[in-house]
Amino acid sequence: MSAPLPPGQRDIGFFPRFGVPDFAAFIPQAGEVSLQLGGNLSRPTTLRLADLQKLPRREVQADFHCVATWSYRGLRWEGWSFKDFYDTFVAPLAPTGATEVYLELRAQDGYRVSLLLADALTPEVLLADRLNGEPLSTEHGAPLRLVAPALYGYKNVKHLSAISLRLNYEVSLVERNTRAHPRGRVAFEERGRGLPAWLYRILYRALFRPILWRYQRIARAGAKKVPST
Ligand SMILES: Nc1nc2c(c(=O)[nH]1)N[C@H]1C(S)=C(S)[C@@H](COP(=O)(O)O)O[C@H]1N2
Ligand SMILES: [Mo]
Repeated sequence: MSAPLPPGQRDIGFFPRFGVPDFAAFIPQAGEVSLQLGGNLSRPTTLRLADLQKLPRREVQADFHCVATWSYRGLRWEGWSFKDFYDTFVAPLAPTGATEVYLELRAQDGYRVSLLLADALTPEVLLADRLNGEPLSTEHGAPLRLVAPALYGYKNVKHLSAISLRLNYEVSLVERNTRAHPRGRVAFEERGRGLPAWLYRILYRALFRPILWRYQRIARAGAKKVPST
């Protein structure tokens, strides 16, 4: 028997391509991994697939929870442990002694959010390139996406292109517009900033279908230019 879902979530039985409709029109083509590291580091650097391949591969089985109250159970992700990646490529360039460190993640479609470094270093967080035994599809984030099952979907950035280390939380335009929570932990219902969790729950439950329809309509209209964020 599977464990109960986190508060306010329900199993919809399918795994939609989903997200912030502003970004739906742009579906990046799966291609070579190119990951820029920057922000508060001693020097910026760009990693490729060959760099990631130096790390051991990991598999994580997890449920996926979107803030819009839908969940999909039992995904099997494969890739590299985010902690291994961080310890190998980022920590040597990072300042020591900082306490509230955030990582700003950017994607090829212009999407951009931050998460608390400590939340990214837990054992189940991956940089994933495979899902359910197959290469990750463009719909679900190829060539590389973050998988952080304890955080809402909006922190699980698809088509990851850059990671910047920040010594303070800097709210991006996407996060401001969506009232994203700085941490976004599912277990604590950190759905958004300012309003109580129960209110976000009601609003998002009502908005899930309309957001999905809008997202799919924009996606069908096809790729335009990447929104600037
Ligand atoms: N690049 C990018 N990543 C993104 C988004 C997006 O619009 N663009 N949407 C986020 C949101 S809100 C959710 S719920 C998940 C959905 O992932 P899926 O499309 O694989 O279901 O992607 C997240 N990562
Ligand atoms: Mo989401």
